[in-house]
Amino acid sequence: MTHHELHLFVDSQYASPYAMSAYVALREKGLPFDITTVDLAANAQHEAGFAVLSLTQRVPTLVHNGFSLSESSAIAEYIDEVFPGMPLYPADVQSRARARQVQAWLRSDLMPIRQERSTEVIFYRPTATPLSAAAKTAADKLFFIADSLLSAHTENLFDEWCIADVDLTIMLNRLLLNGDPVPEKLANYATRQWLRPTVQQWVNQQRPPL
Ligand SMILES: N[C@@H](CCC(=O)N[C@@H](CS)C(=O)NCC(=O)O)C(=O)O
Repeated sequence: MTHHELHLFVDSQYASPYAMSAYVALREKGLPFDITTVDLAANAQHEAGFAVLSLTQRVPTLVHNGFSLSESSAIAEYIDEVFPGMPLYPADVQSRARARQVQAWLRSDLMPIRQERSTEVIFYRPTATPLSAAAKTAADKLFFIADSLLSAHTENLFDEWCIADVDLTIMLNRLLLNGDPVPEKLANYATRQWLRPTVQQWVNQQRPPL
């Protein structure tokens, strides 16, 4: 640990969508923090040094003044409750519940998209392999839900930006940035969201070759 009170552990390829979400949450708060990369390909998440810090031995893991926490949405909620500044979740209680629903859903469903369009297609290089029937079905479900969620707004999920916008955008960009078809409204939403400065800071990280 170093001089800062906040330390974020992310994957060494800067390709984890969950690490990205936690990173953007910290950047949005304008908080100084140190980053340590964990080489998942070498199973470094199971080495003693990290295992004592991370209950689940996964990235992202945040350490704040000796308290360590994994699970990206728990990290975002913790940061939002502890630190002032840019809100990460909507103020309205139902919108906040909906944002948490979106985060939980994106982390537990749409597995064919997550498998066939890993975030390597975003951060390294696209793939020419066509989507399977199961992935197309999952994409249609994603489009239907995203379109419903964005019916009132097209810029953000809710009145103001929130961290669930990052998670939804990553999921849409698995398809969009790979060149797979995405409805125009959702493509425009994801393209605009991707330009957010804190998102671009993650996108522009130096990455080791695959
Ligand atoms: N639901 C977790 C998912 C975290 C996760 O799957 N992390 C992956 C990298 S994308 C990981 O650490 N994998 C290594 C392992 O599970 O051993 C979150 O939102 O933080």
